[in-house]
Amino acid sequence: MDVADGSRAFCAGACASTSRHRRSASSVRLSIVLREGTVTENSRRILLVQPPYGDYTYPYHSLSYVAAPLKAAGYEVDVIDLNIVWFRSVFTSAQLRAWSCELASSVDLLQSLASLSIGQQEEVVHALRCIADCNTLAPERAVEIFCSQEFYDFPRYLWARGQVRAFERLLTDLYTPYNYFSAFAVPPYEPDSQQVVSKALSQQRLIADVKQLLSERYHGRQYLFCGITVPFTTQLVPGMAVLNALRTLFPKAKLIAGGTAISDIYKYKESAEALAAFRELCDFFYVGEAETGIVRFADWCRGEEIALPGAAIDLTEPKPILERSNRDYVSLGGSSKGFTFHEWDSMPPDYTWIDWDMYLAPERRVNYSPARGCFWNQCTFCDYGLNSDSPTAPTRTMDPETCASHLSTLIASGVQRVYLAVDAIAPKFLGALADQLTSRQIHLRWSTQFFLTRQFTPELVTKLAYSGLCVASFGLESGSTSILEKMGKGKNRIEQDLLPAFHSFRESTIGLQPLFFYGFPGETDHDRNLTVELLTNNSDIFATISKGGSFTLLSGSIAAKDPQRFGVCNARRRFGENISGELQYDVENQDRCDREDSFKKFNDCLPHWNLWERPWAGGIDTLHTQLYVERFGRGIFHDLQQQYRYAEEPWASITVSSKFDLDDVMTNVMLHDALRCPSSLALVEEAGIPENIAEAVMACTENEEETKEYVMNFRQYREI
Ligand code: B12
Ligand code: SF4
Repeated sequence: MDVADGSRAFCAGACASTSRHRRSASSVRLSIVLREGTVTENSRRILLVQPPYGDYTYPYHSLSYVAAPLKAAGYEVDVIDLNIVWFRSVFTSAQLRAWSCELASSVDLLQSLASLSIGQQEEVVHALRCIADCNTLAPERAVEIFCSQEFYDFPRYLWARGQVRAFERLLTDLYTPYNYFSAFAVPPYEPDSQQVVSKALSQQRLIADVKQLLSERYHGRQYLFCGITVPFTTQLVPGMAVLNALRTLFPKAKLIAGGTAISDIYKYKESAEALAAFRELCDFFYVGEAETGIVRFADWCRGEEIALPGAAIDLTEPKPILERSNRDYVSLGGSSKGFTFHEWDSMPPDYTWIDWDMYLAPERRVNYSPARGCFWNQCTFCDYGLNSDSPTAPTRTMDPETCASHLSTLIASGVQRVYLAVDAIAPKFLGALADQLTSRQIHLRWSTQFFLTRQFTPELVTKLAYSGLCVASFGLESGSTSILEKMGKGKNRIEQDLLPAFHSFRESTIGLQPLFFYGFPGETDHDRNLTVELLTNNSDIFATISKGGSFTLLSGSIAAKDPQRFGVCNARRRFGENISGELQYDVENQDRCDREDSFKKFNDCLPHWNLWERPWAGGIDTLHTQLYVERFGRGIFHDLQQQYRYAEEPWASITVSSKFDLDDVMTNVMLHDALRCPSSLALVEEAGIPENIAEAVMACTENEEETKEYVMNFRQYREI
């Protein structure tokens, strides 16, 4: 296909609503210049990929918003949720058997030696533990439970959940050095760009899997560009590994990465130099909302003589985005004039790519974003999402009628649950949307995240419940009025806003989920006790109560920009870090407590359970939580916790023959571990283990006379 053919097809495919793009395309049609490396065939085709590792209970939505304008401009877009496709391809008995064989060969090889060094003993134990897991797990049965009505039988649910947790531990062992087991639990933190790239390149097993999965589906296609979305920092390493696979599979395609974690890297970078490391894997970062420039980027990739959109950062020569104006954000219709125009009526987010049977849930839910930015935009700790110089992005809200039309189309396609994915959503909009849903008889079960204000009257809450709202999280932040004021949440917030709003919700069936943290500068133990008191006194309206997190000073927050106001001094980037926004700091006249267990004694007073985490039932904002509350009411997790609190985490076992004394090997490995860890060293000494232990564990010699059979038991995982 030559260039002229390509551009003809492009114009024919463009829909009426995108006359803007069509005009720009036809006016430059004759002057298309092919730059070096530009794809000449199938040049209207684009591949968008959601990389591992994220929620496998329902799809993430950012690519729906990226794909819609591209499709409307006539591009052919393949969208794949590689997160779920990859997870389901490895969470299978066939894959476990293959790993088991591979590991067994490595054990055989080690067993053929006459003596084992401590490193080799560790390898043996590690391999045996993984084989035990592989032989014990029953993935197909777990998937069956999640995807059927058995989901609501809690003991079965717990068992199936345990299968995935044990599998995540196994993945962590086999796909080092990425921690799949705590991917949802850790705070979003990657300190250094070179480290991200090195870790990504060491994910050779993942890269091989991705290459296979993508070539099975897209072999022979040529893409103009391939884009990945990276919403969360924990997805950076696997995301970059996916880019490496894409580069090999589609060498001519431009590679671009977008999403909130990418925008964060740009926002927090120490200097343009910090981005240089990513060049090895990626051509462009897209900083901000796709609707403002992604079609222009595609046109540019096709060779049109136009400038790159400002949001596309060319990693070969990164130029600063000097000033951001409202034009860098998309209009949602409604009252948001002055933003980049987008035709929402005819270009709703595109969910047609979703393969519903893949997800681990008995019902379908999508994220949908009817508001961007935050109407409050004043919290002093906040440095949120796609913001520039204020706590969050500028506030915009979609027209409730358009929103209701989109939702009714979703329902018609068989999706009955929606999570309104927003920073904070104005009560007035919520009321108008609820009216629309009710008057149009749109039977939706929905959930969202609030900024609670006194506008949440009993009337509004009743209306929301009637329109299908089941659960909602909200930023409680603290139970201390004075700390809330310092946080910029408003004066007398507890008395004037929170308690009246709690009262309104008490009359309804809606389950609230408070989000809060400890350690804001100036906070005392007294303040923390107030938080605990507020939570326990109102636990009847909370679907779940999680552990409180710890305050982080983010460089774009008001607290970091005006530190004196908060008694904060000496705020600084940690040594050697170049892409993280988290700052170290001191507080005047106060000892800072920021160790992980600093706030344990307060969390211990709360009815939390370490099982109530994302993406599981009991986790904040999860689909599984919504489904349990819908079915059993908002008190369900309190009841389940009472009943199942002491459930044991599972064990796996393996029977193995060996000429080595495997009991000794096991002990050696445990002691060696202890010797490397200063805190357990004391325990080793206390146990009266001889001083020359280090030498004793270094090698283990085979027993020439006999081969014995050993039954070895391994705990599959332990929740943290
Ligand atoms: C909704 C939301 C959630 C939901 C839904 C998540 C889910 N798994 O389904 C819930 C509440 C569950 C959640 C949980 C968490 N969240 Co959250 N969440 C958000 C929130 C409020 C809105 C995101 C959204 O819907 N935006 C609307 C969509 C359409 O925009 P978008 O995704 O940004 O995509 C646009 C652009 O980024 C761009 N784009 C995106 N991809 C691509 C790709 C290409 C190729 C291009 C060109 C452009 C492009 O174009 C898109 C369209 O405009 C954001 C804050 C924010 N305003 O961004 C935080 C945010 C994404 N969350 C964040 C965090 C930290 C978390 C948690 C880790 C919190 C925790 N400690 O537990 C967990 C992680 C959960 C997980 N692993 O799944 C951070 C991520 C920061 C980071 N660097 O990691 C954010 C940015 C908030 C913050 N602190 O700044 N979250
Ligand atoms: S913390 Fe929440 S309510 Fe406060 S400014 Fe940020 S997004 Fe808005």
